[in-house]
Amino acid sequence: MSRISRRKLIKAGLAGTAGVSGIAVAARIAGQHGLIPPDFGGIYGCGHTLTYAAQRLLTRNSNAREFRRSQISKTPHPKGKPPKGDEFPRLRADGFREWRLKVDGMVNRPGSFSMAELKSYPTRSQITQVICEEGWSYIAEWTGVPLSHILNLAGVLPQARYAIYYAMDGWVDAIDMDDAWHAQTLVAYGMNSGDLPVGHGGPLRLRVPRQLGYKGLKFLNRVTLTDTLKGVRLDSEYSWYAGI
Ligand SMILES: Nc1nc2c(c(=O)[nH]1)N[C@H]1C(S)=C(S)[C@@H](COP(=O)(O)O)O[C@H]1N2
Ligand SMILES: [Mo]
Repeated sequence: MSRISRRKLIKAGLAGTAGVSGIAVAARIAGQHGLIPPDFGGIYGCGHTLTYAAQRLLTRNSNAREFRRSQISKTPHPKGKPPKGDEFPRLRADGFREWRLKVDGMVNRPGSFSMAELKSYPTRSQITQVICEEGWSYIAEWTGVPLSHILNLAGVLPQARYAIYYAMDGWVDAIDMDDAWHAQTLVAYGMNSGDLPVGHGGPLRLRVPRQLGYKGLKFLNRVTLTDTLKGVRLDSEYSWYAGI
């Protein structure tokens, strides 16, 4: 229990169940400590906020489970199709040489990275599980460069609170800076010791193994740092925070 005192936490927790004025108190305290998810007040409301707050207080630095090589799934599900339109097949035909990952928003050095550049950075491999909210899952080995490395290269400004990420098929999602800096959050270009197949989001995918499958954006092509998610249309109809 770092900067927020146990008493404040208890107060916030009690207030959360104590009715409307209590919720306002809880919301104010939680807001000051970065404990309110941006979809607070939506259909997930207070329960969702308490889940997020509890996770952020108790498991801020925890890791998603990693597995042994023998546990890798023999037949992982590739869900969905490659992005529509002419651009993706054109980039693919060229072996994604023209492909770039853009990084912009609240950074000192906005720019973009080619696949060759990304592959030249320090790599991390991890065997983690993709868990879909629909009830299926698979385990695979993911290889890539930690998002934190890219963030350091870009120079994130201190006021940034979220990393919004965009995909070639139009999906958009976002994570907070705890997950953005987390060592297991990976800009992945490899899967099970080959290139990341297009069926699983190749050439590039964000792996966020501390959250459900839908937070792991396939066909990643842009990351934007921001201090608010107001006005950003996020894709998933599920809750914004999907910690597991
Ligand atoms: N760009 C993009 N990313 C996406 C999706 C998508 O439709 N488009 N589906 C999400 C969902 S709901 C899940 S469960 C996982 C599935 O990953 P898989 O295709 O490797 O099984 O990708 C996630 N990332
Ligand atoms: Mo999913």
